[in-house]
Amino acid sequence: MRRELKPGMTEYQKHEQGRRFADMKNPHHVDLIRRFPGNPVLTAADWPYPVNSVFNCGATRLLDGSTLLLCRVEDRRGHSHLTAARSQNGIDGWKVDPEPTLTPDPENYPEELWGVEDPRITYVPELEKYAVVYTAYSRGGPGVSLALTEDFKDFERYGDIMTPEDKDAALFPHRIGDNWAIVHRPVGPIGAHMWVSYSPDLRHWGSHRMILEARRGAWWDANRIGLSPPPIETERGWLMLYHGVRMSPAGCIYRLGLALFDLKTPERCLQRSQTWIFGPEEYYERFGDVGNVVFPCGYTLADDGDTLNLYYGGADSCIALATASIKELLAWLEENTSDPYVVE
Ligand code: BMA
Repeated sequence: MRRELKPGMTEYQKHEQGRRFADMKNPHHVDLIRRFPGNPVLTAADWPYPVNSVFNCGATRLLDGSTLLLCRVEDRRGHSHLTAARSQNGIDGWKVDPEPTLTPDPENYPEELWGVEDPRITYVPELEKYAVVYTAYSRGGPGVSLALTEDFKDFERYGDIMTPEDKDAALFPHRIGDNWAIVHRPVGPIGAHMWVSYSPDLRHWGSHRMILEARRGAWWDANRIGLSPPPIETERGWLMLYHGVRMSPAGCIYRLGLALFDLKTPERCLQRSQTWIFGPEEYYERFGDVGNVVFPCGYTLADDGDTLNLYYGGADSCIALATASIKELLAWLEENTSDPYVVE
């Protein structure tokens, strides 16, 4: 199969694309997550002001059906801010805000000294607002911050809600019982695993529970795992795509796996995939500022109520799109689950 070469591709990228097709295409796995052929959908070249890179973005559909991506934008100091890009169909015709949409405010929020990163957006019907949960980065390391917004212009900041080192967090769209719930990934002496915490008011968080533990040794998700896009509510439970980090002498590889959690007790893991379902293969995933990374922070749900549009960072350098069917993911997980609590 011959692929179209896009204008603006460097000779190196063309070479790599050809090489991948010739040597590296691995046909032995089901394609549960299907890449959009026109990837990447957004790069630094699409930005109305000078930036280094544009990658890990939160995503949501606005009331008029259009798609909003809140993109992590890294400047040439190495600091990140968030900027909104909007499109009618979620594929092309992106209109990028002329200026940064959510900038770090270290005077009032010192935890944002070195920038704000990796937003996850959840629409919260009870509040009629979008909750943006993002990483605030400063001397203490990354922490989790929350802001609410109705329009992605004005933000009501709650500041740091989880102290460093913590990241990869997203709010559930409604209360579980009486309390709000959040998934996050604190790092401590026992490792980098996924946790859930609860709050009566979005400010005070407690009842912390580990929900998924990184596996060990040679596993694809050994050592570090974290939530990728926000939890997806299905009839069978909260479906979560999570990233696993495989460390190797050549660096890390970021891949995605699946886990399903009980609807009423999200700390109960029901199923966990043994293998990863999506990993870096294309040139824009293999090569960039941080190669071998696929990192979705957002999804939107299509009108059919089943198709997920996943927006992911490729190699910390661009934004790409892939689609998946919730039904197919659940059916595959049912067939390919392993004991969620066995990590050896
Ligand atoms: C993670 C996060 C992501 C980044 C990834 C790969 O720890 O910081 O923002 O995409 O590393 O560099």
